[in-house]
Order: sequence, then C-alpha cells, then structure tokens
Amino acid sequence: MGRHSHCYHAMVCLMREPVMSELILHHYDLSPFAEKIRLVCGFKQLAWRSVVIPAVMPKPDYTALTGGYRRTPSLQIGADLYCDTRLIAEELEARHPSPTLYPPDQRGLMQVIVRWAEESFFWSCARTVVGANAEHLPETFHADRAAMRGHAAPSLTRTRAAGQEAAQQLQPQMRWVEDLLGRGTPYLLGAMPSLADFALYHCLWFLEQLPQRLLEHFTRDARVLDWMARLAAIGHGERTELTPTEALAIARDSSPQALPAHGPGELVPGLPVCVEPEERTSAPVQGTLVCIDARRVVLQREDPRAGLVQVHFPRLGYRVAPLLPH
Ligand SMILES: N[C@@H](CCC(=O)N[C@@H](CS)C(=O)NCC(=O)O)C(=O)O
Repeated sequence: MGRHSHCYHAMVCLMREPVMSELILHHYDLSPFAEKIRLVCGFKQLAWRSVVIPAVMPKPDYTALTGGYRRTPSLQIGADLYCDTRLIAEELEARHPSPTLYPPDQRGLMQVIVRWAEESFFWSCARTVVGANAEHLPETFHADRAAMRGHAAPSLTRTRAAGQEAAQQLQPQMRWVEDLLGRGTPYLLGAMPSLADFALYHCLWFLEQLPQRLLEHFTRDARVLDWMARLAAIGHGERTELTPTEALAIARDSSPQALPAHGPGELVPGLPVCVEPEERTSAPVQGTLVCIDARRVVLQREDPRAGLVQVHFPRLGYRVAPLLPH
C-alpha cells in the first residue's frame, strides 16, 4: 500500500513537471479572446498549462515575456511567444493538425467571418456588456481600458451611454448571426466546427459572463442557442495551472525555435524593428527581426528575467517598422 501510494505520488509529480515544449496559455478567465483559444484546445483535445495574468496593467511578469505586448491571450512554447489569437490558432493547427480549424474548401469565407466577428461584432458586444455592467466592474478596469486607447477615465454615465449606442449596432448584426446559423448545418460552415465558429462564439459567450446577463435580450433563436450549447460542450481540453515564475523559468531555460531567416525589401533579418497593433492598444515591442513573411513577423529580444525570447505576431492587424537610431 505504502509503496503503491509512493509510486502514485511520483507519477503525479512527473506529470506536473514543466516540459519545455508544453503549451502555456497566458490568459484570464473572463477574456473572450482567451475563451476562443481555450475552446480550440478542447476541440483539438490538447493538454495545456494555464498562467493567469492580470486583466489590467501593470502585468510585469507577462510583459517580461512579450516585450511589452499586453493584450490577452498569448501562447508560450519554451522561449517562443505567439501573440494574437489569429497566430495562436495557426500555430496550434501546425502542431496539431487534426481535427482541422481551417476547412480547405471554405478558407476565404471563414476568414471573412472571423474578421467581421472580431473587428465589428465583438466590439458591439463588448461595449454593450461593459456599459450594462458598468457598476459591477472596478473603476481600475474602466480607467485601464480608456488609457489603453489614450483616453481619460470615463464617467459611469458615459460608459453606460456608450453601451447603449453599441447595443443599437449589436441588434442588426445579431440578425446576421441568426441568418448564418439558419442554413441547417450544425456549425457555421458545415458538419464540423471551424475557426469561424470559435471566433463568433466568444463574442456571444461574453454577453453572459457578467451579472447583467444579456444574451436573451438580443436573441431567443433556438438555432443560435443550440449552436452555442454544442460549442460550450466541446470544453477546454486538459488545463493545469502554472505560476508566472515557472513560465519565466521555462522561457529562460529554453532556446527559441530555429526559423528560416528571410524578409522582403528593406525589412531584412538582423534589423532592429518594432511591432505594435494597428490601433496602438499595446506598447510597441522592440527587437531584432528574425523572420517576416506575408503571414507573420518574428522578433528576438533579450530580457533580464525571461532570457532570449522570440515574439511572434501576425501581419494582419500589426504594423512593423524599422527602429530608427536616435
Ligand atoms: N486581436 C487580438 C485581440 C485580443 C484582445 O483584444 N484581447 C482583450 C481581452 S479579451 C485584451 O487584450 N484586453 C486588454 C488586456 O487584457 O489587457 C487577438 O485576437 O488576440
């Protein structure tokens, strides 16, 4: 018995030992974009480590890894950090191709749905949720999100009014969601979920996450509700927690993945560059260009706590510029 329980204990320790190639998701539970990736992990039946990061700045352990990128989530694999769910989904697909997120005959349509869902519909949903729940959210949250966009902290009245304006934009787009789901297939593009389903789902999911629940107010369509239930049932895969300190140690003890060194025009590998979201919602990340193509840009940077890390961004939605000498 004693020996048996000893073996069992040793096995659990072995299973929990951080492994350099593990998938580490930096996220927080209420983040809709993180919910998209958690469900993708469930869809692909992946085991992953969870590092819970703060929802507002400062995020010192997180930005030590990303070089200043603050948005949520990012995926760490050893000393490589993948920023933005567009790129995270592509990386998960490359490493775990089955089941696919990208139905080959519908890729274009799928990307158009993803882009509309996350650039237009998401913001109508998010502003509506934040407005309707203004008093349930801490003042620090409202101040942080305003500062992220270069604005002063808004009054609760202003936040509520912005929520009501957003709700007017949400209404007509919800009819599109109903139309998209009214075509008789269990998922947006057919019999299997694709990235389009996860991108649209997290917007609707967010409507239900704060005390003032809003979904019913905007749709009672059984096709939408049944589709949401099907996606929720996919679950999150196998999540186990990891501390930020452990994640930093994994980065420090790993070497960045070797990548083909190429780049177009004047953006050549070895050049000091900075990368930031198009809408400037996060500090520019500075580093040495390692690799750039039509899909992604990768920088290397040295951090006192994370060591040499490689930070990956998608090209879509991010600007890349050479760092000019002072
Ligand atoms: N295009 C980005 C958007 C990510 C995003 O806006 N995430 C929100 C949370 S769901 C965020 O970063 N909020 C500010 C923060 O968490 O600091 C992606 O796909 O990852």
